[in-house]
Amino acid sequence: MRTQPITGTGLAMSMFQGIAGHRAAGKLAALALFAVAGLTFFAAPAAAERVGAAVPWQMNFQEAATPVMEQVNQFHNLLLVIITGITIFVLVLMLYIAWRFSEKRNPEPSKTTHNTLLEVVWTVVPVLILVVIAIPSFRLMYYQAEVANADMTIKAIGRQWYWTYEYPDHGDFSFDSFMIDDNEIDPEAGQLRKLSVDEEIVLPVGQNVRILVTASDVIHSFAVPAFGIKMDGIPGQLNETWARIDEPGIYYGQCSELCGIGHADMPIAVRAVSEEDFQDWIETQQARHGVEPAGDRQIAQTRASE
Ligand SMILES: [Cu+2]
Repeated sequence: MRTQPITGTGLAMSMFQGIAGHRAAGKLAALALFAVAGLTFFAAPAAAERVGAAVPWQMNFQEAATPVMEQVNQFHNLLLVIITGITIFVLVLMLYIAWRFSEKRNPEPSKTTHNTLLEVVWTVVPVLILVVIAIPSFRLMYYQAEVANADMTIKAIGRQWYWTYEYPDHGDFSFDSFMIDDNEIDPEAGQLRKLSVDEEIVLPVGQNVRILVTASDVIHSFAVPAFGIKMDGIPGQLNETWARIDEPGIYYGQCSELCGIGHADMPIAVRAVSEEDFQDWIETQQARHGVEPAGDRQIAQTRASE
């Protein structure tokens, strides 16, 4: 990508896409559409499958694949408006002060030291701004933390330097997931360097999946940007988060807590599939791991949890 002369345009387009995040009307929206089309063109892999990974010249977050990430995006856009407003206000104020009260224009400086109204305003207004930020921030935090009506559970265990995944609701089978080495990456098959793994997590779309995260040696972090998830895996502690994936596709993440020399070599790959495909995959895995099929056991577990 980087060697193509068109990348400059790519940057400009990404910028327009950034502006589009705030639902700017009219012209900008048209530009944004153009930009999105452009970005998609640059990033388009051979397969039609949705890929949750970073793309060259990306300016924003990855496209949201879960309701949590959608809300993260909305909160991010709100913050961007607020900080842009504050920055412009302060900049204008500073420029005005530098111009209006320079030695030349204001040779006799005022001796005023207090102004009650002004002091009340510059205390109250920032407090109000913080309240405006805090309310959606807490709402989002609780939304991320609370696993309401989980349909199924998986457990991710960080290890130096790979992940182990367990499927406790489906016969409690587990498998290890290792990064595919650089020299074994097959770009034709859509594999991505430093992101693709030998054993992907497979999850059904449209279901609330509780994700338990822990570690067996040092602290790791289970992070998938398109899901809005970044959860520390701490030895001896069980953290939980959740995801409901909107669309089938492959979504990538990486360990996001510096965990040793192989920190960059323990990516996360989640393949989201339809309900039927998920059941097929579960059966294959159960046969492979010699687990009794999801019959009475699963029903019993489901009942116990209700
Ligand atoms: Cu790690």
